[in-house]
Amino acid sequence: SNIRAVHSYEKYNDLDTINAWSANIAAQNPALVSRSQMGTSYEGRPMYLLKIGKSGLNKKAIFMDCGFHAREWISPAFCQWFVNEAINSYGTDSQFTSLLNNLDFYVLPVLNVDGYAYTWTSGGKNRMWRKTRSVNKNSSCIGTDPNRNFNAGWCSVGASSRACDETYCGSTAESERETKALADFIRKNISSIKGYLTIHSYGQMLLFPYSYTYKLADDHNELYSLAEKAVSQLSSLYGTKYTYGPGGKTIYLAAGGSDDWAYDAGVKYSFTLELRDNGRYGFALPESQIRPTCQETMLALKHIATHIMNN
Ligand code: ING
Ligand code: ZN
Repeated sequence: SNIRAVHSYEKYNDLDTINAWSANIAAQNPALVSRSQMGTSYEGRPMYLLKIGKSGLNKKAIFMDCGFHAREWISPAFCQWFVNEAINSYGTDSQFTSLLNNLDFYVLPVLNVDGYAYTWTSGGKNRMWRKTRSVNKNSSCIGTDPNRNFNAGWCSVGASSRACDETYCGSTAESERETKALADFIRKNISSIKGYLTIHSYGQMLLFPYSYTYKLADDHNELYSLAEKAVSQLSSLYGTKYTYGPGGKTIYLAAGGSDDWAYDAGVKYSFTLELRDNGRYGFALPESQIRPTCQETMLALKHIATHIMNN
């Protein structure tokens, strides 16, 4: 169909709708938002990146991505919600105003654009796709797990070297155009980027390094107490219970994740959020839960961002 769906913050939007939305929101808010293309996917789709913040010199930045895994639809919905709330809060909410005056937020609403588009194709049998859509050599199976494709203990644990598996680590670290584009961007902006947040679902967890080893991060104590406070903020709204801690101990050992890579690259405040729910609906979280999920998650995010601003 060439008729584009109407964008809504309380619905899941397809990729064309998200791309039209990001163009629009940048055009409507030039003093606060700009859009660039971070890269191009395997199938040739643009990966659009939004930068949100009041312009200023030598600002710290926080990078947040959504849509690593195609089927985790609540994740891109949260990135869209965040951008909208940032814009609407500027000048009306003192906490957010100060965050945007002092920090830049880079928001990538969908990293795995090919996979996301695939979960929207008709027929419905592709809704639970996770990986990218790249063709693998010597295999008829498609795709690499983008969250096993980073150079952090790459493919050593909790990842598969078989192309047909859901956690296939890829032929090399950063073999995927999408993960390479993200890593290149962070390397290029490493002097300003102090925070890295990657939004997944589901499981209700706030994770930080490491996932590729049981070894504790150098900043473990600070990250742990920050996570504890962020989760307590989140829970204050609807009582949603989150667990938190280093990925390896809290969920499972898994090498090649983007948060571990970003941390070892020098981004001290590096987190993975696993949004709602706890498995009742899983990846098929009803649209009625977009609003409460995004509202509670905003509280955790604002807490983390404020800590980064002040440290
Ligand atoms: N969970 C993450 C996954 O990629 C994770 C958990 C976080 C692994 C950080 C490694 C590093 O498996 C989901 N739901 O994708
Ligand atoms: Zn995921």
